[in-house]
Amino acid sequence: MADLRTWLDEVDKLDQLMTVNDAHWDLELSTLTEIINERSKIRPAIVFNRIEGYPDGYRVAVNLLSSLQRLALTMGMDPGISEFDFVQQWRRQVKSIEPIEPRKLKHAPLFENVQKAGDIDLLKFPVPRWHELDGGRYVGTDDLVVTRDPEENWVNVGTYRIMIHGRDHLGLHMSPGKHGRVHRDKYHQAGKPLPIAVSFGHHPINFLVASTDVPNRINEYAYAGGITGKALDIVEGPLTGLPLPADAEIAIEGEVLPNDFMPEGPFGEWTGYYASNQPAVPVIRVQAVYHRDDPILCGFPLLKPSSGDNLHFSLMRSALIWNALDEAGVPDVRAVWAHPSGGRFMTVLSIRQRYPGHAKQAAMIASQCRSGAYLGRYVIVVDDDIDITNSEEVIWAISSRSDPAQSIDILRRCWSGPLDPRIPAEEKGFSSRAIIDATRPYEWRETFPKVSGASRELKSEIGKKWNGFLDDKIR
Ligand SMILES: Cc1cc2nc3c(=O)[nH]c(=O)nc-3n(C[C@H](O)[C@H](O)[C@H](O)COP(=O)(O)O)c2cc1C
Ligand SMILES: [Mn+2]
Repeated sequence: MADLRTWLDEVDKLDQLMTVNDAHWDLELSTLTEIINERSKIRPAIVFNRIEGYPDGYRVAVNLLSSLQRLALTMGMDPGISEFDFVQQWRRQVKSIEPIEPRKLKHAPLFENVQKAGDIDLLKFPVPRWHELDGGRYVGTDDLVVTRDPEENWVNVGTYRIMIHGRDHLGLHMSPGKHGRVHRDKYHQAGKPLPIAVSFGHHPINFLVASTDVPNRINEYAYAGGITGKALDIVEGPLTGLPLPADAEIAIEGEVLPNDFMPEGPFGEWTGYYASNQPAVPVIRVQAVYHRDDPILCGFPLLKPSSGDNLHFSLMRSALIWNALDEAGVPDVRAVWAHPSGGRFMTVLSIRQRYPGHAKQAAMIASQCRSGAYLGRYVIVVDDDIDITNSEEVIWAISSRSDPAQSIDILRRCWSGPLDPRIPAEEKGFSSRAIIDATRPYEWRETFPKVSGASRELKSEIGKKWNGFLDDKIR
């Protein structure tokens, strides 16, 4: 079974698990996560225990997918894989995922504890306030919102943020077009309440699929099974019949009534800003709460992108942009990197230049393909001697190989959205793009001044002799 607790044990074996006792739910555990990410290269998975005011064993787990090794482990790949190989493997795999239907279990530890109408209290769990200007405590950040299409009958699992209004009612934020939102609209247009189930703690493969693009009408649990090659185990909620992960730690069932709205937010968004306005959003009326003994609440606080907690999105999206370049027939793309600190705003790619205009072609397509266009801003194209996952090298390439007057092109009125902090309210929807061509100019690339730093080959050769010594000396 894909189980969160087993997953945490495996992460511990990789030496990437940190346990922190005695932090407060109010800003302290999220701020500590940010500090740990700034100081640690690994960015460990963190489990907070003994949270102030809560019983020992009531835990919050964050940062679960913020390292390549843990992402690979979660997806059933070798945790020792390199960034480059991960992107290559996902490029191949994503083209041919065959969903595997989940297996339905009758019993699950989730039902060890049950709260029914009258004694429901979501604040029984150590729900954090994540950012200083947030409008409340968000129980749903790494959550699975499960709904069924009333006409077509398929089940969707999406991550949408959920704020606590009170013990038994929650605010649910679903943007137009999202699958859960479409389901809600269909129920409400028919004048009926939307039945809903939500899991708040589970194996991270669930979050991975619930928070990324999965094709229409495909159940995310089945898609997750297709990624790992193994069916997920689910149990049905007793009230709604909606499927929840069998390893769920905390879950609810309830309904969203038509015309039942309350003001929600603000919530620090993935851009690192509070950019969208805060309309009233629908309310979940909670009818039952289930949890395991000593439950673990999962969190994905959307720290500033520069904290690197969003690494898995970058790695996966890099593969999708690369595939789009391939499908458009752009040859010799050597690497694509949707830079984590850029949120969605920056894409870097390297090519082996083959013909005049090759660099511009690659950059334009990266800037406009499905996975690169939405909320894009900068596309930087470099030669393939640059390691594009290393920001220092990218900056060196831009600084030394581009000429602003010739190397930068601006595209106007491209696909943006309300979350772009730099677009004034009245212009939201459109944004411009800069293409920065930081390759050596094609016509004189052979006579361009030679690089003086040690070549990759030379470094690897010298490294072979000295690595033992250096590993010992360099901390
Ligand atoms: C932490 C986190 C919070 C999110 N919150 C929301 C949200 O409040 N509303 C929303 O529409 N999408 C939100 N998303 C994005 C959706 O999860 C994402 O678009 C997903 O693909 C939606 O699934 P769907 O295609 O099945 O609708 C969030 C993503 C993450 C990682
Ligand atoms: Mn979906």
